[in-house]
Amino acid sequence: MKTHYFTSLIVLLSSLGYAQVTTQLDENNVNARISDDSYFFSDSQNSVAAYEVPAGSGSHAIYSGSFWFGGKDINGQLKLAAQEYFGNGDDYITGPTTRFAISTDSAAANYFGQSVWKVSKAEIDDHIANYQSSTYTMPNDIANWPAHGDTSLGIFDGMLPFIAPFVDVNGNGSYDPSNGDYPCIKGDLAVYTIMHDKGLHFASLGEPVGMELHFMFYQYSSIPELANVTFMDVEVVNMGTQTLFDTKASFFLDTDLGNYQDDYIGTDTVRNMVYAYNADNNDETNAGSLGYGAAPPAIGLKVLSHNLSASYAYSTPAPPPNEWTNNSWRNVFGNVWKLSEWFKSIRRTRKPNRFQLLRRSE
Ligand SMILES: [Ca+2]
Ligand SMILES: [Ca+2]
Ligand SMILES: [Ca+2]
Ligand SMILES: [Ca+2]
Repeated sequence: MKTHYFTSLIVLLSSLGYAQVTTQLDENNVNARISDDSYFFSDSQNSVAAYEVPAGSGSHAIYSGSFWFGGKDINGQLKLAAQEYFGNGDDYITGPTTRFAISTDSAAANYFGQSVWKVSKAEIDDHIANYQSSTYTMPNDIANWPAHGDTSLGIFDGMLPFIAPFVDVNGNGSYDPSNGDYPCIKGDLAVYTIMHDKGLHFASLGEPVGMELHFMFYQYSSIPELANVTFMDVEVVNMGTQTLFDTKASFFLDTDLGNYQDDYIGTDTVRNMVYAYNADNNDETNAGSLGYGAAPPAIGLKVLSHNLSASYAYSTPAPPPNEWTNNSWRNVFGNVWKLSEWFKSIRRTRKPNRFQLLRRSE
């Protein structure tokens, strides 16, 4: 009876709400929280910054970040995913989807039984050397690496046949780690997670793009010059039925350099980078945020794959969600100021401290 009751309780909980899964990417001098719901670098459910650098210092440089993507269908209908903060509504759904799905496909989303994978280069080296040993225990995240979606529904309706990258050692086109295959990660430690936007968009109130997102976050400890760097790769797959035009990708980032109330931001067009820095030379502890003290650091967000075409800064109050549903979202993406009451209010703001990157699709 106890077992039955417990099972029922699990079902009840899972039907009520989604449980965020997080892990720490902590290979080098940065201790960054990665979540499976696209609120990155944040302890979002407790409204606390979680991009700690130096690791163990208690000081943080980022409050939260999230990937944005938009485009139009052939009729000019806007498709958009652009969420900002946990608690203000989600645009993304954790896990993969199917091409067939017009809304969230729970079976696909739960297909792998987990939503975050964390694999180190040391684990892979050990796997390569010892996978044939009788004493070897394969790490779960190598054994369950999400290499292949469920293709039983077929290539036009089902999940993607290839999702997370892997090294196909035996060349049979299939991920079989017991025969020596292994995840193809970057860095010395990588975190992988999957999400999609086929569902109601409670943040932007936008129409779903129909995309599946494959994120790999990674760090190096073996390269001293990269000791303070976290990388993010994102693969965007159109899992909808329509061709998207005029697509744009962006990254919303709320930097908080220790004390978040004395930060400035800037854009370095030569370095293809936006950055945040302290307004004065003393980052004092404030409002529960441990300051960096004298000679505080700066932090940059650099686009490596494309040219940065625009950056845009705004401060509290954030634009209300319905601002994104008309064409004004495009002005935000395109660094064109909006002519709204919200815009008038932010012009009076002294220290805009959130920014987003923008790149054009190619
Ligand atoms: Ca294979
Ligand atoms: Ca901030
Ligand atoms: Ca500061
Ligand atoms: Ca200060």
